[in-house]
Amino acid sequence: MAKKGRNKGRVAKGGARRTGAADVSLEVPPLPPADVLADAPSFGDLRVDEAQRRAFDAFCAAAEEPGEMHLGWVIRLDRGFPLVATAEAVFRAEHAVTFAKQDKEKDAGLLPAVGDAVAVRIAPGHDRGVIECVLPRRTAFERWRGRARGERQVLCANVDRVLVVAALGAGEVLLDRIARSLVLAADCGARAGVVLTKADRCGAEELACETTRVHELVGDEVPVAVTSSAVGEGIDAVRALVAPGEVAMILGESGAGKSTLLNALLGHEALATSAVRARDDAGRHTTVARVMVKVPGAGVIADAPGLRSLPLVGHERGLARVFPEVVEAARGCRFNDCTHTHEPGCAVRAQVEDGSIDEVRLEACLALAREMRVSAQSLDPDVKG
Ligand SMILES: Nc1nc2c(ncn2[C@@H]2O[C@H](COP(=O)(O)OP(=O)(O)OP(=O)(O)O)[C@@H](O)[C@H]2O)c(=O)[nH]1
Ligand SMILES: [Mg+2]
Ligand SMILES: [Zn+2]
Repeated sequence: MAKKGRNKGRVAKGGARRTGAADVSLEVPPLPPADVLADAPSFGDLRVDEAQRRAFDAFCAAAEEPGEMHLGWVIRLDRGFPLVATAEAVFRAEHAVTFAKQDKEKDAGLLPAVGDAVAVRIAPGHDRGVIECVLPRRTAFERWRGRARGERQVLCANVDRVLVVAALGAGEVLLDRIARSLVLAADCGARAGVVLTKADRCGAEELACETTRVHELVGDEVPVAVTSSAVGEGIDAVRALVAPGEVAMILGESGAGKSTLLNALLGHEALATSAVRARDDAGRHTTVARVMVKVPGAGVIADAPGLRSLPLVGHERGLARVFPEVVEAARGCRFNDCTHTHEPGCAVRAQVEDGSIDEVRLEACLALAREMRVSAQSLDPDVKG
């Protein structure tokens, strides 16, 4: 057996710490109980694409013990520790030492995330695996962590659809939050869908008003489902957004009803939920793991802890995809650096006047564009606003 070369069999110390998870202990958590695993996707529920298959074959061809290599999916992360499903089994896995060695800033996105296809090594007689390599991602939903430049966290890999969840019945739905979620989804190449939860908490008038506002913002391309998990309404509309073979991730603030919605889709109480604070409707950060479940009659959906903030940094491509009519019209503005607020010869404002651009969409787009300019400036003093 060769001694040189690969770091075969060695596991990164403190691998979990490097995922940035809070509350880190180095103790590998036990396997979730069987009833929890019952809802986990099996290997065949997730789709291996050509590029992933090729990369896996190439990795095996170069490996010392190709027979120990398996293609698997990361279907769950508990405090940063992955749970992997292969065609044969579901098991805990650790990170190969190569992950600890990588340039933290540059390669942080390469740490295994939920939804990743991975090459995982299982040594004979072991019940744990070692993730040796993350296979190419079709898409990766990334969030800026805002500490050091370039530090991003992949919340879910190989996502086909992002379900943007916002709760009704606690004042106006925050359009800004929905718009920035759509930008992040578009930036990574996933389709989006909006789910307005807790419809039972508002009357008909408020419901009509809020759904109209949201429709105005998102336009005709993005589907909007209105649900009430409490009375079981609109659940099939969500199911229809995630076709079998597809992967969706659910994105929304703590207390928005994400886990409750997934339980409604599953038909039983698989995921823990807890009441929001009566005073301000704030959630209690109940969900702490990133968990994928297979939804009957649909695809796979990843639940996740609620996120307080979704900073936008360098997501211009996503912005252009969500607001293409603004980008298109801006080509006709007299000034290259037109801010579409007051300048003469502004083609964007002209289109708002004649009704071809919706004002609500323009406002949302400009606010996010401004935020991205400011964040770019604060990171790099050479960037001029
Ligand atoms: N009235 C009403 N309450 C709901 C509905 N859906 C969820 N809730 C309640 O909202 C509270 C929070 O729900 P969760 O599903 O735990 O919220 P979450 O988005 O998963 O929150 P985190 O895990 O903390 O991110 C619970 O008390 C749910 O019962 C609904 O359709 N109607
Ligand atoms: Mg939850
Ligand atoms: Zn303009």
